[in-house]
Amino acid sequence: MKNHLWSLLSVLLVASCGPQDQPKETSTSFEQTWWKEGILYQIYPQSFKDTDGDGFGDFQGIIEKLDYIESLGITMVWMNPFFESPLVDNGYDVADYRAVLPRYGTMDDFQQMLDGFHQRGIKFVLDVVVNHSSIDHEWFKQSRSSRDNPYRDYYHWWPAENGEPPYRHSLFDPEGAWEYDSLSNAYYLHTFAEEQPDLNWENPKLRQEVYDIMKFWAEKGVDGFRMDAFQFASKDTTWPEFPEGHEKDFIKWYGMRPQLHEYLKEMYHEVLEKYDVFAVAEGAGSTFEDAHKLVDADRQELQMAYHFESVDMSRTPDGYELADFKEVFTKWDSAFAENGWIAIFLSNHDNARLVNRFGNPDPEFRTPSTQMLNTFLLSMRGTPFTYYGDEIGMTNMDMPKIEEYVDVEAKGKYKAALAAGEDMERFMEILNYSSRENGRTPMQWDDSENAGFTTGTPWKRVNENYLEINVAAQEKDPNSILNHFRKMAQVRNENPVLVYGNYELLQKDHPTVYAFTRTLEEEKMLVLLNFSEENSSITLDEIGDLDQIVINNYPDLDTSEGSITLLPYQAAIVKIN
Ligand code: TEU
Repeated sequence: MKNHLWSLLSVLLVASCGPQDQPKETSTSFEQTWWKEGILYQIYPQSFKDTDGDGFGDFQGIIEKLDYIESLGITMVWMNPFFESPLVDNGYDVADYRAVLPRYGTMDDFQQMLDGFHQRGIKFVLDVVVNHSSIDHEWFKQSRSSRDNPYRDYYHWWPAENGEPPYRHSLFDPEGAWEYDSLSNAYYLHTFAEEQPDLNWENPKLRQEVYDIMKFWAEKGVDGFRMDAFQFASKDTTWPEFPEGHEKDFIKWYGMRPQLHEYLKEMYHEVLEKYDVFAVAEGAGSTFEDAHKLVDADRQELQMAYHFESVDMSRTPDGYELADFKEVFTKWDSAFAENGWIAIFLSNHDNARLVNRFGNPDPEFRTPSTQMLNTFLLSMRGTPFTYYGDEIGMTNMDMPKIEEYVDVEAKGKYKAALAAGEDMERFMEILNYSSRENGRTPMQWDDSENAGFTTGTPWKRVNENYLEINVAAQEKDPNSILNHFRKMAQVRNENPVLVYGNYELLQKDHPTVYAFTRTLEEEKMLVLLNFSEENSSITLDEIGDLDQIVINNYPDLDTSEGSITLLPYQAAIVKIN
């Protein structure tokens, strides 16, 4: 590396929009806490590691991989739901919030896994799915049994004698969100699948039940909660008619009602402030103001939220514009530069794979482009959420036929498209690219049968590229995506400037390079990311002397001729003096 050779280089900082126009603050105004400083690793337990040969991941599998997880340098784990469930929506339909699904193991296994994380200094975040339950939950069984059952008001009911309820859109059911139930001659509401009835948060008894469930898990030692679909918990239960086409602005009409904040404050005082735990909301409303109301410290509601603007950017094979990518991340950073805290993510169990959506999955570029995206994730302000498999560059899977899909959302979308007379060839092309099943395939551990995930038949086909993309192969290669991820995690863990430092976008209009600095007191780091498969040059000036290269996914960084030339998908972080 030419670390110091090029410290004389004068680099041109071209002013751009956003926070760099404002006076610079060099010290952090944020209260420092572990959940801001952490790196979160998301585990989809069904697909991580199976030990009993049923083709379905389990707690013992995760226990077997604890050392691997620790070796990544991550400090927090969020695990998707593992509660008792009929698995209509892979566990997001909970039948008993205090019981674990036997396929994952026993409560003792859970505790052993949790202790294993804690012994390694890793915090554990529980997925709390309480916008809705499963129809198999005892509350719903009681509730639907008769109109005067004490659990009736745990859900939203519309008596059939009042006629058809006003139309409500369902995210998963093309027939809408009201389902007729003959047992009590009434309709119940389900924002998601028909088997996921919405809980009635206006009922104080229901709210207390939820807080008790959260305490139950906090007592077991979980360190945080991820509140699933929580912005929809509060609804307008005067049930007005909504205008035609309203569902396009889904959050505005279906979520973030003012009462949501009352519920969250109550939850904060009942649960969060009594334990050293934090809560992160899935979703951040539809404006910055909404998001601030959820997470600003003085509000005493939640500690973190995540927005969908980044993942919403690239939902078709047509891709996305780097300019939009920069704009989204810059504006969210700038909106939270003073108060509040957000999570940063580019993929999860509801999305296709990171490298297919934002990088380049071609064998030639898969490694550098995934490394580049991981460098980005771990160098932004906000808590990075990284998704299992992205640390080795797992890719989408080719699933051109609808028969292969098991996901309730994919099936619902297909039905809706068919009914609307859409071009089904194009529909399948988009589904194949963007379906969340792409992100749910078994973890690729090695080149043995089924990628070492199971000795049985996996619940979901293993991606055939496991022979090339797997943990074992990457362990051996110092330049692999995996080893780069580890280095990058270490860089973040050792440099508070990457956690708390001010973010400043450089050369906003550069077509292929995303460059920014992070500054905290005397420390300054320059992050350089080439989003293209071509070499890209960038000229920076008045930024200071480039000092030491902190991380680089290529052996060198070309700083000759007064500019920096980045190789395809090159990602480097450089200290500035
Ligand atoms: O997702 C909530 C949500 O808003 C979904 O519409 C999500 O954006 C969509 O699935 C994207 O493809 C949460 C969970 O993350 C998801 O896995 C569940 O299916 C859903 O809630 C219902 O619990």
